[in-house]
Amino acid sequence: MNGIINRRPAGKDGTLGSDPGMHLERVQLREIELPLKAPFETSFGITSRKRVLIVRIFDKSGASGYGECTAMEQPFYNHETIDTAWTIISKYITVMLASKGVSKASDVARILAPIQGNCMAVGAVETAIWDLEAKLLNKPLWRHLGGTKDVISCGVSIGLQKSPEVLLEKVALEVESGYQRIKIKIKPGQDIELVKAVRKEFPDIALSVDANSAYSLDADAPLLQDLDDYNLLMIEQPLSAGDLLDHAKLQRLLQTSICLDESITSLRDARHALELDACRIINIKLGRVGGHASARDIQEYAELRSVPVWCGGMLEAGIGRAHNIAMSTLEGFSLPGDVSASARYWEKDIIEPPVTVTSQGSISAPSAPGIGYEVNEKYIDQLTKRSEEILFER
Ligand code: OSB
Ligand code: MG
Repeated sequence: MNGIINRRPAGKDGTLGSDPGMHLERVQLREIELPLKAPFETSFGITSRKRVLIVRIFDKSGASGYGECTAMEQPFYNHETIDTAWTIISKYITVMLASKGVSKASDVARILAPIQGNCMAVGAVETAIWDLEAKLLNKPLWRHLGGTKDVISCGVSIGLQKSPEVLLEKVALEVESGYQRIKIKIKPGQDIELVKAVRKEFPDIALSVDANSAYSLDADAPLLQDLDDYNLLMIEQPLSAGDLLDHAKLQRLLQTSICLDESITSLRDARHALELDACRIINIKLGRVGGHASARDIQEYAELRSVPVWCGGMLEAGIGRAHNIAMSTLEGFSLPGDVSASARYWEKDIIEPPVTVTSQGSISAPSAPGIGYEVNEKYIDQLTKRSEEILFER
């Protein structure tokens, strides 16, 4: 992975020290559209093509960092959309960063804290600034974040399928590829039968289910209790995002661990969830929690409480995927994430090389500076549907 063009020259002694002396100059927003190889169906809808908002932030030295907004096109996973994120970034985030001045990536989350919600908009920018800072320091982002693992464990998330037979074929393919954990999507009417079918065929795999908030405690507790018979690693987000109390009641009724995804948007949410015993595992997504600093805080807190965390996915293109890899190298990420090969999603990814997974179901953290993958600017230009450039002027 040579040819990182935006590298800053080293100082007199040949090093950059730990203060990169960052001076933000401008932000470039671009929306691209990428067709998924296969539609991805969850309890909240079907995604066939991904509209992706890419953030590129330039330093006055000419260096730049990349972030990817993980908001979906529609407000069904959470309240954000790619369009709301665009507005929040261009009208508010850029103005706030310009007026406060950013000298360190670790300050960005605090500067943007007055923004309520909209974590995916914040996260897109915050992660770009971390990439920029790591590049200015000439360091791989994962090391800059304090990551300790140079190899991460990978699982896959398999969407709802036309039939149990098709699902079994998909599971077989991913198990053969070496993935260390298989997660299947469930929703009311497509749950127990699917789990039963997969377990019958694959009695020993690490298996979990993800409901994306499709159930309610009142109506579905008995059904969710029946899942205890299938030795699942976890049941991910069975109830609504705001239902911490009901998740706590449900966890008391289950042997299987609940893992929260949509419910956790901050360290505060994580603390509330663990103090309430609403879950025993946490899925961390960079966008949902507002970026690297918040993700790092949450994994650290969970680790102190001996609660395992793992890196979730939002069908990311390469930039988001590279940030997920960096985050997954942090110590607390002890379970396989939904961080899988680019080729599962895209004919051609926007980074080079694409993310590949070994036959042991692992990814090696890259050694190049920043996110550690080359961004294919030419390809992004070809895919761009709209763009906007904003100067950081004080
Ligand atoms: O709940 O984890 C989820 C995809 C889109 C939105 C929400 C989720 C997912 C996935 C896919 O499960 C994870 C991935 O492969 O990127
Ligand atoms: Mg999920």
